[in-house]
Formats: sequence, C-alpha cells, structure tokens
Amino acid sequence: MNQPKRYTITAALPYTNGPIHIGHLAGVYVPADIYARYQRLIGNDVAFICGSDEHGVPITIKAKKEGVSPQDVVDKYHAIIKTSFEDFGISFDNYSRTSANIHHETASEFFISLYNKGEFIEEVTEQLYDEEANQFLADRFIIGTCPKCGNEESYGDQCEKCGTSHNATDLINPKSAITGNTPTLKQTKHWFLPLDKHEKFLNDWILKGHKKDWKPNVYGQVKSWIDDGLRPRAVTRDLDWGIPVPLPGAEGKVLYVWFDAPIGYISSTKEWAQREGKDWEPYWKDKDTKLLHFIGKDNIVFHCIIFPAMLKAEGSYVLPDNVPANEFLNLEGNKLSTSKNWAVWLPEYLEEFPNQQDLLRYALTANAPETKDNDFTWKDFQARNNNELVAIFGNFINRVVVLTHKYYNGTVPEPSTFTDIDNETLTTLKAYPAVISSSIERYRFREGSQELLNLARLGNKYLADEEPWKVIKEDAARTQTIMFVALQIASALATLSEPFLPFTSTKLKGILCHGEVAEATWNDISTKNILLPSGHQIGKGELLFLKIEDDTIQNQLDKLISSKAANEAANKVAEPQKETITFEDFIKLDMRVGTILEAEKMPKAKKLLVLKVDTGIDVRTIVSGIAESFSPEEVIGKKVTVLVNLAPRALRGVESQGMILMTETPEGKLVFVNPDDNTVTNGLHIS
Ligand code: B3M
Ligand code: ZN
Repeated sequence: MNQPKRYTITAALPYTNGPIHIGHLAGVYVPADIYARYQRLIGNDVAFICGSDEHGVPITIKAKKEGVSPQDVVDKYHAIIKTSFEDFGISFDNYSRTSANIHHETASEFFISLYNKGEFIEEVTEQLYDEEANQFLADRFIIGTCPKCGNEESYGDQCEKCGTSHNATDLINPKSAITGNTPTLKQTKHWFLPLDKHEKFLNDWILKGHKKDWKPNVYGQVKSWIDDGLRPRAVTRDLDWGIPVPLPGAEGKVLYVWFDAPIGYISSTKEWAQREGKDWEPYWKDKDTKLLHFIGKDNIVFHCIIFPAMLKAEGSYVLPDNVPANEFLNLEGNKLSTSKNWAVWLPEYLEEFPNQQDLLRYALTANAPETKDNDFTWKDFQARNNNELVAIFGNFINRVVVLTHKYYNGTVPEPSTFTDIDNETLTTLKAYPAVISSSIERYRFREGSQELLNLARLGNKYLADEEPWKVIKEDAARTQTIMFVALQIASALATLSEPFLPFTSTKLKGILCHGEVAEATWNDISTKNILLPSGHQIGKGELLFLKIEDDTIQNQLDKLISSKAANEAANKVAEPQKETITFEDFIKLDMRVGTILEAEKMPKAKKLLVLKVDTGIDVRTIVSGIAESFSPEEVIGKKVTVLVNLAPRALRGVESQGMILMTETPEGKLVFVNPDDNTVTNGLHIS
C-alpha cells in the first residue's frame, strides 16, 4: 500500500441567494463528490471542503427584493443548501459559511498579512457612484458593456459571457442596477492587489509550468487573460454587507467578496480540523498536499489567477494542483435561469423523487458539461434510468441475487473448475479498478460512469452466454462456478459504484451482506481472486432502481413550463399606458356581442384563425391571432365581444372586417373578453 496522499478538495462556495439547482450539481458538486469519494476509497487522506458564500452584492440585492436583511437571506438559504447537499449525498467533510466568525477572523488575518507585507496598492481613485441611490456601484450593482466581448449585460467585476474579470470603471456605457441612472464618478480609497506584479509568476507557474493536465477550457481561458496583460484589482468595496476592512480609517468598507470567499476554503478547513482534533495547516501548507478546486467555468479567473496570486503573495500556502472547471448545463434547450425560474431545484427534486438521488447523480454525470456546455432533458433523465440503470445494472444484480437464492438459498456456491471464459471474465473484472481510476484521475467522470456500466454489461453478457438457468438442469457443478463468478462481479460493482452511485452502493452492499465479510477494497478487486467467498450468505434481494414512467416526466415538463409562465407573469412589467383619448374618441367604438359560427386555420400562418362571426348585424369574416391558444373546434359557438366598426384590412389575402377582443390571465394565458351570457345585448352599454 503506497503512502496515503493528502488531498484538499474544495467545491465552489454557493451564493446563499437561492437553492442549489442541477446546473450547480452537474458543474461542480457531483464531480467533486465523485472525486473525493474515490480518493477516500483508495485510502488517501481527504479534506473535502465547502460552505456558503454569504457576502457579495447578490445577497444584498435579494434582501432588498424580499424586504429582509442580508443576514435573514443567508440564514434561510444556508440552511436550505446545507440540508439539500446532505440529503443528496454530497460528502463534504465540512460545510461552513462565510458569515461565521472563524471566517471573518481568517479573512481579516489574511488581508492584514498581505497588507503588512506591502502587497497592496492603497489608492484613492474615481469609482462609479449613483447620486440618487447615494451609493458607490460595484459588482452586480452596475451593468454595462464588457470591454472584452461586447456583452451588454456584464457586471462591474465580471462578465459572465466571456468570464473575464475587470474593474467597474472598465465597463462601456455603465448603468446603475439600482436606479438605472448613468453613474457619476466619485473619489474613494481602496486597496488593490497588483496582479500585474504576479504576471511572471503566473506565467511561469501555469503557462511555462505546462499545466497541460489542466482541462483545455481552463488552460485556454487563463492563457488569454495572462496574454492580455494583468492589472491591479480592487480587493475592497464601499458596501455595508461583508467583512469590514480591518484597517483604521476604512469605516464603511468591506473586503471584496471574491477576495474573502476563496479564503472561505481555508476557514472551513480550520473549522473541520478543530472539530476533528486535526492540524489544518498540512492541508494548505504541506508541499505534498494536492489542492484541487472544483468550480464552474465562470469562476476560473478567481481560482486560477486571483486566489493563487493571493496565496503566493502570502507565501506559506500551496498552490492548486488542478482546477477541473466544468462548462455550463442548459435545461430543455434553454439556459438555466434562477431569475426566470427555469431550473430543476435540488430541494424539489429530493421531494418529488424520494430515495432516487442516484438517478439524478447518474444522469448529470453521464451527460456532464465537462468540455462543452450540455443540455439536461427530462427525456434523457428517463432514458438513462430505464435503459441503463434499470435495464443493465439493476437487471444484472437482480438475476444474480434471485438465482443465488433459488439455487443455493442465498449462499455463495463453491466453484468447480474454471473454464477459459470464466478466467477471461475474472481477468477483465480485475482490470476495472484501474480503468475507472484512470477516468476519475483525469476528471473524466462521464467516461468513468460509462466504464462502471460496462462492468455491469460484462456481467449481463457472462450470464447470457453461460445460461445458468439451463445448465442447472444437467450440470450442477458448472452452475456453481457460473454463479460464483457472477457474484464476484456483483461484489465489485458494489465497491466501484460508490463514488458515482453512493446510495445504490450502500443498498447493494446490504443485499450482498458485504458487512459480514472482509469487504473488498477498491484495490482488492484487481488483486484478490475472491471478493465474496463461497459459503457466504447474501441477504434478500430488492430492486436497485425503478422505471420512470412517461407521465412522471410529462409532469416535470408541465411544471417547468407553468412555473416559467407564472414567474414571467409575476415579474411582468406593465406596459406604460398609451396616450390619453377623449370620451368622444371612445364612444366611436362600436362593440357588439357576436357568436363564432365557423373557424379554420389560416394556411401557413401559425398564429391566425379565419372566423365567420354572427355580429347581430351580419355574418362577417374576421381574422384573429389566436391560433396558438385555441384550436378552431374550441372556438366554434363561443360568444365574443367584437369591435365591428374597425376599418377592414387584408391579412394574408383575407379581408378581416372587425376585431375580436381578448385579454390575458395572470399566468399569461390568452382568453376572450366574454360578456356574461345573460346580459347579452347588441352593444356594450357605456354607463
Ligand atoms: N459564490 C459561486 C458563483 O460565482 C461563487 C463561488 C465562490 S468559490 C470561493 O456562483
Ligand atoms: Zn465579456
């Protein structure tokens, strides 16, 4: 057994302004958890660290929107996020929060340490100011055009489109996100980290240091920033929510959230070490420690440029060995959006799919945006579960367990002679720990999850080829060998599935009663000939996975559409009122209650229906843009309000002689302005 290595594995600290959704899980937390579980399984010393990112402008914007304090917001969402991670099996060794005292102390000490080393530039500069809101504008308080990519919705500190990080004063045509006003410039003192001073170190460490094992999407982004030239970045802000700048004369100023948050990894490690009676320093200062940051691509600059520069400047810390950032996950073809409620929220998933965490873990891993943005669809979620987990993994285990009980009352049989196929199968089995290890060590978790399924496929093929259910009739000894081999594969699956499918692994270990034998470790699978000895008694079977039915998926799709519509309606900004008309203008309108007699779709015009309407005066043709909300059949016989004295106009060659009045429900659904039937008149009386 090699000397255990020490790993400090961090996962991006989620902002506590909303629940976790599948984009966070696919981008950061599931890959990080697979990696941490794997390193533990092969015997390494792991600190898997995370916590809530509770400062920063997103929190104060949320607090303003909800009419509560920032502390109320972070208390609410810290609890929701922490609980949902635990319930989903994300196996952090510690999940802290940056509003904790230990973090305020650690971040303040870190700042003072750099300050005392003269690592900051202290400068009074002109910063963007909103005269009406009477506050400086930084980060998400300011929106403008990104100087690098032209994105018109770039924030003051970062452009989410190209990922670049800049100062608010770099924005083109900046606007206050508070009032919409164009900001003025006002003098204020801040402390800057001179990134330009660290350019050579970063160039040597990353570019010349040939961090070629860094993912191309990460290496490429970092190279472009270094090539563009690095500039000093303000690490303090004129805000009232955050860690106060620990210097005299810095009242009303706090540490920039992206200065304090990465230090949150260190304070969370300290908190964990204190609780476990360990020394935290080796996890951050021992040169043999491998430091890994799991993040989304929008956080690359902070984890590959700014935080390493801070660590280097402080001087006593190790630098990240790798930053395996994932790209973004989309949902049903559209960008995941918290504000538009276009998301699959983890707390809701856990509620609606009880005890089915591994389905989502697997679907998100098998489809992870590891090298490019990818799309989550509920159909794929269903297919991954039904066609892979149920049909391959679950089916194999079920057959092995059922036949072992049927032929041997659940006892692992004594094998007789092994044939070539048996030996080939067992040799292939022994290769799987290294195959899956290779995928995980290269951060290719999609690949790793498919290799795990290949092991189940190996088992299925072996049973299909050897047909114990037939052989049992004439060769009991041969059947014992076949089932013995199949049980070894099942046992290996219980261990090798743990990083990817922890809940399934636990369930399968229970079925195989792993706890009653010297459980085969990850490494044992490639060295030992026997994982489950003959004579060992396995437990009763249970289905590892259940089929997902079509209506379950349809319900999720319907819910997604309706929650988006409700969100749009709730956030809909009312159109400004049109210009005022006089009473004389209004009484010119002649509105009648009519009845739709006929209706048909306008050819090649997806929005238009051609209607025959009895207006009480005559029967006339009216073309109406309601085809996306109503079928022709639905509207025939409907009583409608018709503006009859609107000048006729030709629509796609059909003359329309009037207008059907429509309105919208709060959910945005189109409805007729339908007079109450028992007050039908020939005209709307204007009282
Ligand atoms: N709170 C996550 C984000 O940008 C950010 C990560 C901090 S990791 C130190 O959504
Ligand atoms: Zn940009």
